[in-house]
Amino acid sequence: MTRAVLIGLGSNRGDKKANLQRALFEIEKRKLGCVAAKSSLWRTEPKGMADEEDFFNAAVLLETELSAEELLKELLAIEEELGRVRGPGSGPEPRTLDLDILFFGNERIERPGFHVPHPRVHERRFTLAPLSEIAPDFVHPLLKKTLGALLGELTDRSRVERLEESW
Ligand code: PH2
Ligand code: MG
Ligand code: MG
Repeated sequence: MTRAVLIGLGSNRGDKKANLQRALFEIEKRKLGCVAAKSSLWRTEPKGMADEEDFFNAAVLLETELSAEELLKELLAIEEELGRVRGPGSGPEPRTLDLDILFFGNERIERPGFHVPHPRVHERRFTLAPLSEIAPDFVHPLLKKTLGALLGELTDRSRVERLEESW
């Protein structure tokens, strides 16, 4: 069964654009599915982490045959390959690469450390701005609203800037 998966990409360390490009290359190389759509590249203000560098964020639509667990494992392996080191802290920390499964079709997944839809996806301009470019009519399976509508209702006023359409 093929599922439409929305993946968020983020980087705020090193060559951020190259990190996101490499992530996309790895997703294709590892044959995780078909990348059916790719958002612009966005520069975004870090949320929930003070005094950190701006992020580069993007989103892709992946059509995959993999299970959510298989896909998560592969995405974590790509993060690691690009040099992401996870510290002992509990809060968000700088990262060379962050790959998040934001939606996995219409499924709801609740496992320790793995929650889909992503619990904060609808509160964040840095996720909804790129998502709304590639899937504005996708309906959030729990909130029953489209991503375009959620972007319109957003109270998060943090700075996001669209950098490049093709990257
Ligand atoms: N990711 C976080 C926390 N804060 N802020 C921005 N702008 N972009 C992110 O990708 C991001 C963040 C946790 O994953
Ligand atoms: Mg994240
Ligand atoms: Mg993550």
